Amino acid sequence: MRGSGARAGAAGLGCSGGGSPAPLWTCLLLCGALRSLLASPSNEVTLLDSRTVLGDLGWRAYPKNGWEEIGEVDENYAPIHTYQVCKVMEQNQNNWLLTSWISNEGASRIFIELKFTLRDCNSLPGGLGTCKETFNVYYFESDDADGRNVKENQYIKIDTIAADESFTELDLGDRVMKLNTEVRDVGPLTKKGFYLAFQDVGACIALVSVRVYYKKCPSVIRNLALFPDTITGADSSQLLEVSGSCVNHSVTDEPPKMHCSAEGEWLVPIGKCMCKAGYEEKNSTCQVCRPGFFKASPQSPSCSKCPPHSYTHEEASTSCLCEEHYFRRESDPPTMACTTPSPISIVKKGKIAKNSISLSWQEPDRPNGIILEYEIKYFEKDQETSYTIIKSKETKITVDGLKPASTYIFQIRARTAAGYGGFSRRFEFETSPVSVAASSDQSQIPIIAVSVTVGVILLAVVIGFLLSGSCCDHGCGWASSLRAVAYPSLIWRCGYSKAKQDPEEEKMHFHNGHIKLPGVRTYIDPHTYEDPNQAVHEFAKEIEASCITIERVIGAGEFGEVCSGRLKLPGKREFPVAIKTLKVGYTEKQRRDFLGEASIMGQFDHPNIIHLEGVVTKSKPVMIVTEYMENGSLDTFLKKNDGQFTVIQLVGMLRGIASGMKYLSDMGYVHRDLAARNILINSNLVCKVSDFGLSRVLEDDPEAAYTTRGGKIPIRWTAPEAIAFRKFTSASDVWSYGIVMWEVVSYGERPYWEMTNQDVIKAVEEGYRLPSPMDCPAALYQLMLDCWQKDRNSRPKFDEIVSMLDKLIRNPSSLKTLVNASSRVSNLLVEHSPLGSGAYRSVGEWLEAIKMGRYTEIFMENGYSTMDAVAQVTLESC
Ligand code: ACK
Repeated sequence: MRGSGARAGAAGLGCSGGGSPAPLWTCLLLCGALRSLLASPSNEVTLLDSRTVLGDLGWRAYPKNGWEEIGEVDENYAPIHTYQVCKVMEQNQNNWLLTSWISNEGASRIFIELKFTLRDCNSLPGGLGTCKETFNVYYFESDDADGRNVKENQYIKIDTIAADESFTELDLGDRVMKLNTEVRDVGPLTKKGFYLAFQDVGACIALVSVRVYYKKCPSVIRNLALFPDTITGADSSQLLEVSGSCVNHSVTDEPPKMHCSAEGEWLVPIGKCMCKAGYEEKNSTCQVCRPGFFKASPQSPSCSKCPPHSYTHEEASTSCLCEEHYFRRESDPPTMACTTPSPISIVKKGKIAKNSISLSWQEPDRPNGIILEYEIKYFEKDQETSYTIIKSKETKITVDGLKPASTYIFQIRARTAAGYGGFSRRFEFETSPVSVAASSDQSQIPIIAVSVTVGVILLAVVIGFLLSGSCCDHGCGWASSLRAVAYPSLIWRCGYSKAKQDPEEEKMHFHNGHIKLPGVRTYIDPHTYEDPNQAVHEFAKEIEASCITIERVIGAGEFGEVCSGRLKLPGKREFPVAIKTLKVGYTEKQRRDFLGEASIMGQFDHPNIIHLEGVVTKSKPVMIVTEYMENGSLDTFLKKNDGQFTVIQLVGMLRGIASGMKYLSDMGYVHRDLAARNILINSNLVCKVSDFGLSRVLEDDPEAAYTTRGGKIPIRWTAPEAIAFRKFTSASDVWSYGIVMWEVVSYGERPYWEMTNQDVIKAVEEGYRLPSPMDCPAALYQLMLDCWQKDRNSRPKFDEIVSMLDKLIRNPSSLKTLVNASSRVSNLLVEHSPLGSGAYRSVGEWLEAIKMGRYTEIFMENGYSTMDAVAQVTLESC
């Protein structure tokens, strides 16, 4: 079926004709710039490209004098296939060109890209009567290559194709060819393959190339999860949920998922993998920590050098061992240096009795940190194998239960946040002999002895009674503690003993009236620390200022400038960061408040919460260093990109914010100032909750206004109960989240526009709510209204919001129903129960009723003088 065209040389002029006007222009076409084959995008998989088939294409054309193949070569003498037909002078043309069978390789939607030239009928002398300027494209599905002989009427029409550009004799003269490119898609396909057919009904046409392809979301590693090549769905709006698998040496908390769009783009990543302990992320893989480095948990970002005075000779270490004579408490984090505080040098004896010795000592000169407690180790001289350890928070203690006239050895050591120091040298003290104790009170000894004996007997009787009758009724622990009172010496002579520990001296953290149990992660209010410096160093890493390069100022914070820059920690790659600085001349309170944010942020570890890298407190300026978010704050970003995102992208942003808020509420943290201005967004459109100042709501936020009760509150974002009686809870954060939803869907519009704060408070109290933003999916608006329920217990919880948004993302067609444009009022609040306008006789009366009487004149001036006219205020009319 090779055509009659001759081979074209590099100059491209060696073509000859076949009795029709076609060959010359076909030749011009092929020898020109059109041979530059475009590489297909990586998300397209080509099933057939007629330009790259070297041998016979195997296509069939009939009748005989219809389509003919022109065998051409490109400038490299590679053959190219093109088909032409030009029976413009003859009546009743019906010329078919059938491709060979094309496997669809499992795709259910395929795309057909046609490149062709078409001659302008007007430019053909005498051809006007019969000449056409279109041709038809068909397909026929078949599981194998045997289905070719089907009848024409079994082919299904894809489309009639017309040229955007046809050419004339003049163009031929100029050798300018006008190539048309048309793409059509077909689906859903249900069989293994198909044929294409091109029907000419009397046009002058050259089909230069046919490319058939399908789209896929190409395999990608995102958040350390591998997402495989995924063929897009059959429906042009379908999103396929795809699960990712964690790369080697990584683990996950929340299984990673992404969504493959019909266009072959990956959207809305959810969940992530993290390199497991002993491995760190490098170039989307998990690399082993080298000897000398460790990573304690999947949550730690990267391998860290062993802290001072510790080491590891192994790869993949999860902690480092302390060097000899250096210590770290078992409960200390592995990031802590092993230390040996400067030992206590002076221990003095105080009152000495026959059974007790009082001791006092001085705090070490240079303790490396705040001393949390002291350990006092003692034993009878020459009996070191049996010793006792007691603890004290003070620098004095009375050790009792000793033998009279005996020499005891005492050693004391201090514990700081860095661990235990070494014991002091040994101090020797002797208890008094029995005779010394019997002094002026001798006369009372018999009385005391009798009382004690009677007391002990009585106690023993009571205990015996309780133990025999109801040990387990009261709990054995209780009974055994009674036993300990009766026989105190039992608890003191068993080597290491913690019995003297004063439970009051142990620091306990309470959260909402409950003791913070180990393993349950809850937020600890830095205010519970007497020393705010201790809090900041417990939760934030100290960074040396020399590791930070400040590049430029990006904004102003309450305490000083906000800059962007780079952080280069020893042994790690440099990466971009944001740096908040504390301005010079700060007061102690300002420093405390400024670092308070780091103490809070440092407790969080979640992909939708801004990540704290560390703080600089040992040099000036004092700084807080966080991850860098390329797109800055969400409200500004949305205003700048008004209307630029798909609904799914907006829902993806909202899902991220809800997920971050779920984490905060699970931790027991109430944000109080959730608003789009306090969300940061990075270059992947991942949103992260930020702004965790201690007094932020009162001081920092320019939106915050004083309420009648004196508190300063961002009125438009705050739930009524929080405004009225400061009831800030996760449920009031949910209200604010609803406002953030509204801000996001309306691309950064100001909630309640230019209404005054007082009007907003009144209107919300009366039951009015923000109207749906323009083009808002009904499901999202309903969720906003749910967040704005007056009864805070009826509002959804953050975990429910996350699940609901996930459902919408999985099923994007549920987002297609928009809030009815005619029922959507713009720039007017909406009363939800009962519907506002019907009950009022005039616009003025209605506005008065909703406490907006002052706007009556504006309504009148704009022609909204009747309730009917107000009811007509629709999207379109605005
Ligand atoms: O809207 P923006 O560019 O984003 O302007 C403000 C400014 O600093 C004052 O807060 C920007 N900003 C704050 N934190 C970060 C961060 N972690 N990454 C990038 N920009 C930030 C914020």
